[in-house]
Amino acid sequence: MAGKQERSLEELYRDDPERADAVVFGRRTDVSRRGFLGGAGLGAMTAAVGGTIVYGPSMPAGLVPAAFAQEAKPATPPAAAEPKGPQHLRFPGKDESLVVLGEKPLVAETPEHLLDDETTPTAKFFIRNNGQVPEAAKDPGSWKLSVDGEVDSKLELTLAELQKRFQPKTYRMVLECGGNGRSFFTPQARGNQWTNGGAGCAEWTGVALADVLKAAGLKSSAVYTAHYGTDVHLSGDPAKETLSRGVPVAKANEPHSLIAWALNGEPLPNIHGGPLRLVIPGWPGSASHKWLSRIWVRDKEHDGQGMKSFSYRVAINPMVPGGKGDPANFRILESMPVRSIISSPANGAKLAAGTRELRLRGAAWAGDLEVRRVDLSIDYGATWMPTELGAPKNRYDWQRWAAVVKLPSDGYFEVWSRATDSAGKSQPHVSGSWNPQGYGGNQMHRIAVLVG
Ligand SMILES: Nc1nc2c(c(=O)[nH]1)N[C@H]1C(S)=C(S)[C@@H](COP(=O)(O)O)O[C@H]1N2
Ligand SMILES: [Mo]
Repeated sequence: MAGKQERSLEELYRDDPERADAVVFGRRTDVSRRGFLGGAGLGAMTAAVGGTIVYGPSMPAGLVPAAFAQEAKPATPPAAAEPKGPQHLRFPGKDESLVVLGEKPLVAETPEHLLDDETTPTAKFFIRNNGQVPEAAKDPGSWKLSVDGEVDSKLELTLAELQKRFQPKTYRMVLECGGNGRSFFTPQARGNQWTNGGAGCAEWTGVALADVLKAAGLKSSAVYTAHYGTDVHLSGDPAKETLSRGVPVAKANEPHSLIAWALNGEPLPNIHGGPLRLVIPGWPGSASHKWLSRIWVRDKEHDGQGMKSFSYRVAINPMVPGGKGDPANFRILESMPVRSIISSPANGAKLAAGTRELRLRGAAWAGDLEVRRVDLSIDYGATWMPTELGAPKNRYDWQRWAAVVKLPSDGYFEVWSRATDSAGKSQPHVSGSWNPQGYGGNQMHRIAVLVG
């Protein structure tokens, strides 16, 4: 009987966490849901997770255990005949553990436990496209980039000229999709349902965008950049823009904003925008234009595809979650919010009975800011302990952290990680500041660990 119940509840959590939640905790309208888990609910939950919930009394009622909560959901639900669960990527040169969030356009994320390297290998680097992926360039050296608009002299440079004329730089920097963490919003926000895997930290080589803008000579009227690439709209209609975002001239002129041709010391792969792309670190990945062919310097804020209404914008004053939103209350998302991940062990790790020390590793980053600290909790946030936090290699690098956590007994644990940025802002327990397209979702990362 117990065995049967255990399996059915586990299945229910996998297939329909909300309904499972209602089974364990009662109806959503039930006032007894406020407070903490106890009694029959705790018993059912214990059976479902497969071990005593050691800090059960601290577990907030209504919390879907980490053991079931986080599975990347594909954008289109699988057909009935297909197996359930995440769909894994099959793509030349890419790790098969990447999870496909969408096929048209191709979007794939890196589960947190694959972000366990100091430098994210190209094989594990997430993929985000808005349109069709162009054919790989036959002769990368002759790739052309033009710089025009509010400049003294329009430039037209080949990649070979760019490499010869300007001083190359290499930095390890995080590239993060603006929608990273979107899946944590309730109610669900529109777009790819990223967990924390719409990010990676790699070595980028290129020239400073600032050097190229300086060579063109920015006029005093220069306000904003506008980026264009060669990828075609999904519909195939050449009149439609796939994506065209930009940044204020001050951001473009930062020394770490690069026009890059190499990723981890190799020519930039086509899927990542090769032969030439922008890397605008700390800001939504959409500013880091792939297959870069033109930079138009404008005398006002750019208004291309992805710059308007709710795209890459967040609410200025909080709005009603799930509401329509008033575009006048929205501002462009610039620096990305602070985030931490636990990269080892993986969610759902099973450890031998008697294990009393748990080694953990992870990473944290904070858009334009640095990470000041990363703390861990194994009692649902009742108490916190510090981790050992490494220094960034250069600005915009992520910071790796490590910790050894003592476990009081066998049983089911959740480890929660919370980073705090250099301005003192920490990750929230639950993603707030809901917005229609789900930007800024940076709630604490948590993993389930079962001992014994
Ligand atoms: N030309 C072009 N550049 C683009 C995109 C795109 O669709 N087309 N997507 C942007 C978005 S939304 C992100 S998050 C990053 C993803 O880069 P990656 O695929 O190399 O990980 O590329 C950005 N640059
Ligand atoms: Mo993105």
